[in-house]
Amino acid sequence: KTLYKNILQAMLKDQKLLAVLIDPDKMKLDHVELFIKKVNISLATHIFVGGSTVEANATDILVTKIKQFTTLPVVLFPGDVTQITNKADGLLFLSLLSGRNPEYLIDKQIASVSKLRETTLEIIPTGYILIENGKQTAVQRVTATKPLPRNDIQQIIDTAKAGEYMGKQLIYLEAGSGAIQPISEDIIAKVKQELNIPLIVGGGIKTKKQLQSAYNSGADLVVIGTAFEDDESFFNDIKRPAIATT
Ligand code: 1GP
Repeated sequence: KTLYKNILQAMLKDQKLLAVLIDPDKMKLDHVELFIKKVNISLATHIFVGGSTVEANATDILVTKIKQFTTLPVVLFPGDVTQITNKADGLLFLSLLSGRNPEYLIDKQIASVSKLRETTLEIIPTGYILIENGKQTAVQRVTATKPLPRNDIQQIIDTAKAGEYMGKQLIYLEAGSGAIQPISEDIIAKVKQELNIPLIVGGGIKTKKQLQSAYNSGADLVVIGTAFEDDESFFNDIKRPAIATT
């Protein structure tokens, strides 16, 4: 199992990672091939699959299809236990550290064990931290939790650090899918400064400039979903540089 090892190594070498997030609820199966071919020639290093509300089995069918067209690692970013499938390579084993709902701190994790006991998935303990973004997000609605206030930077830093002390291998700062403003540079930089584990940042990143700014501030892996759902020409902005053949 090399998924986490590779993320850690990329962090140590300052090589930035990009995950394209695919929501099984929104991706049509007959579009997967075309979409994944665009992912393959982009800078993306990972494919994340998940959503807040996904029909049972949809994830399993989608991941099987994605795997036909790519060698990139497919990582589950599940909103619920029903989104776990062994067809993927890894699983972000999330705990919503910003919230105070036991269901998303520990209950769903316990409920997933019967599915994971025999699993081939690489399980990566991940501290998931939702940060206020001005509008209600799906994570907030589905989990019935409050995000951390964006101006309480100390609270955000301490929450991330507590996650690290608890043994999380990744910290994920989430502005929420479709967020108007991505996580600020200031928050990313200050959290990164105190962490010894890789930092994931996602939510509301729609331009190459915002992607670059998240990296410059200290994000090790950036997650982008909505920008590709809305406009696949965004893939043209983030094409992998062609390797000269002559
Ligand atoms: C959501 O962080 C991810 O969980 C990605 O957000 O859809 O806004 O890119 P976007």
